[in-house]
Amino acid sequence: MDAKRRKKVSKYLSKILRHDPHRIGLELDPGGWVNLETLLSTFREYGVEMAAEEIVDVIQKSDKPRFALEPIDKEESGDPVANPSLFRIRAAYGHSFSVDLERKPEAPPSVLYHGTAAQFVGSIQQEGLQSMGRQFVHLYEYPEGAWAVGRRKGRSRLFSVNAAAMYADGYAFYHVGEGIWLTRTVPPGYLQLQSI
Ligand code: HQG
Repeated sequence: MDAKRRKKVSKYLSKILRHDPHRIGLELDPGGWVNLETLLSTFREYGVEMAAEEIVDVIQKSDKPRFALEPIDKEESGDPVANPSLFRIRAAYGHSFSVDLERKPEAPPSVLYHGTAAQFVGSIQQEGLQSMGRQFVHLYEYPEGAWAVGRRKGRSRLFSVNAAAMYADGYAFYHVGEGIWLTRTVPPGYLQLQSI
């Protein structure tokens, strides 16, 4: 599968699993999971051509842990391409609807980063980071990762987040993996705009 197709598959999966399963009549469970075979057959019914191999390829080659694909019976392992009905899939982060990610809060690294676009800086300094259209604010352990997120929407600006102080003050943090952390909100007092 070429990079263009991989991006297309990834974006479509994100759209459905993070934002709009009902667009194709798909029901997710409270954790945001759906059986892989159900997902594929629903796609087929709606005329969306997507193969299990393509989903596996997207997950294996992704730069971010966008999706979780796992056996429904934890004791079983196997091949999701050969046996899609034995696997379930969900978006690992980025949801706009309420979903129970079934993650326990964890102590974050002392500093996290949030990348945004220049036009949002003033409002963020006043109101803090809000989750806006998503369930959580998304934070990164590495400034480079956060910087790239900001670049999606304009000229990138970077905030550091005093996560150690927030944690000490009782805010919950959830680790998605590979340096990505979620929290509900970051009040302005914990934010510092980084100079470029
Ligand atoms: C901004 C993608 C004004 C915030 C990304 C962001 C990430 C405020 C935008 C993940 C604000 C929301 C999430 C305030 C926050 N006033 N603007 N008070 N508080 N904002 O897309 O963090 O690559 O919902 O800075 O890469 O950009 O697709 O959040 O610019 O990891 O896997 O409001 O989604 O993941 O935008 O992105 P978003 P995000 P993927």
